[in-house]
Amino acid sequence: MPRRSRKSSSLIRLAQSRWKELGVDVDAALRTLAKIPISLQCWQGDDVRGFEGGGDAMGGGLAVTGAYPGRARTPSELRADLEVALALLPGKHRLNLHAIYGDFGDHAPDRDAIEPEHFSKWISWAKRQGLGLDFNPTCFAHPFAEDGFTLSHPDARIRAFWIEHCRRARFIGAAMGKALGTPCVTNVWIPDGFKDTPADRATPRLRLAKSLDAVFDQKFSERHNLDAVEPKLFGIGAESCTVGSHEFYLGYAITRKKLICLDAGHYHPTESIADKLSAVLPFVPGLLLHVSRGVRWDSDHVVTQTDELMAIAREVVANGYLGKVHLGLDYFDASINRVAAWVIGTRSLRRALLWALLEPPAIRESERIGDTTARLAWQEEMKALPFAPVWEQFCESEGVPAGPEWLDAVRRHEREVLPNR
Ligand code: RNT
Ligand code: ZN
Repeated sequence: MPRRSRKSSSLIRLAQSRWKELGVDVDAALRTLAKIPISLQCWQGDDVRGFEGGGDAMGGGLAVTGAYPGRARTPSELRADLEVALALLPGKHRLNLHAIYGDFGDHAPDRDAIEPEHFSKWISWAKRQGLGLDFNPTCFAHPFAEDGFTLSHPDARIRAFWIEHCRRARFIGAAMGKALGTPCVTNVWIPDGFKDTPADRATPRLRLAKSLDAVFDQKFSERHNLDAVEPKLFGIGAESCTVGSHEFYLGYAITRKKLICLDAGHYHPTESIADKLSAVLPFVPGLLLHVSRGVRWDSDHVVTQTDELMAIAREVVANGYLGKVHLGLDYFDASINRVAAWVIGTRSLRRALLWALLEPPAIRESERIGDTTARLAWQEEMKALPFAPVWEQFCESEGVPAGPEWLDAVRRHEREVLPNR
């Protein structure tokens, strides 16, 4: 990594004094930034295939496009790839695992028989890496999900299968949280929905509520496991009605005191999840964010520094929600280097958080005194403030590359490791 030149340290000093003039304490911002955990989605590393050893049909209304070489085929390969990414990321991280990513060896159990032991390697690896773990039952890519219904399925036996899977996922989540000393957020997302106009939207929703109550029947300490439920608008092949819609899960989360997961790709394209944080948080114990980027639809593009991302980070920080909002990434792109995809998205979210932490107090103050002209002026002026030197200072203090030279490490891995796959 190139050492900081004299020129760049004087740039940092200049930038610091500019922020200081505006009433911003850069060092305090960087201290906070270093402690905000971002949960990386394991499924970016292998195109959401998992390690059960079956075919590659993902289903569930999700779609991965691209055929970049070198996807991880085993848990060890995935861990090796994650280590490359983590070494290039400043700040604190977690890893978000799906239930299909266990160390199953040659004989994966069916989903209703997964155990904490299938994740013990992940737990000891996470401990070594200093990572917390988050978890998800996998209610797709399975013969019992082929007709598009799981927890709301009309067949009681199929519902029972998925209930058992989700119960075990929570049990595993709690084991992870206990072992690592940080609560695991276990997030339930199901694909259930109708391709065409349903005649009965009500009964599946009642069945889903009942199934979820059975899933959440067992109590775990909040120090070990936190439950989240994730709504959605539509999926491929489920365009007409999603059983677990936003209104459904909002009601469920409020009445059952669960976290609600807001995925940035799960709403009408002009709707922003940034606006939902303060609307929902007074009524639920916490939020999980699936930070994603939908391009025209829920396309799960790599997160970049868009207005939407900036607005999400800003709402989390400006409202003091850092303890209540769990930040997770949710995208999967198989058309570019997968390790780079993790690094780009995570660094972008971290940068958006830094921008939010650097917000000059004049913006809020203008609003407080009713000066909306000044508020708008400040919101725009802020965009020209010297950000890069502060980001570079942060990366250097965290011992990771400050600029695009991180790509060199990814390319080395691509040359030395990926061709053997
Ligand atoms: C699907 C949801 C869900 C998944 C992951 C793989 O639309 O966003 O969170 O992306 O569980
Ligand atoms: Zn999601």
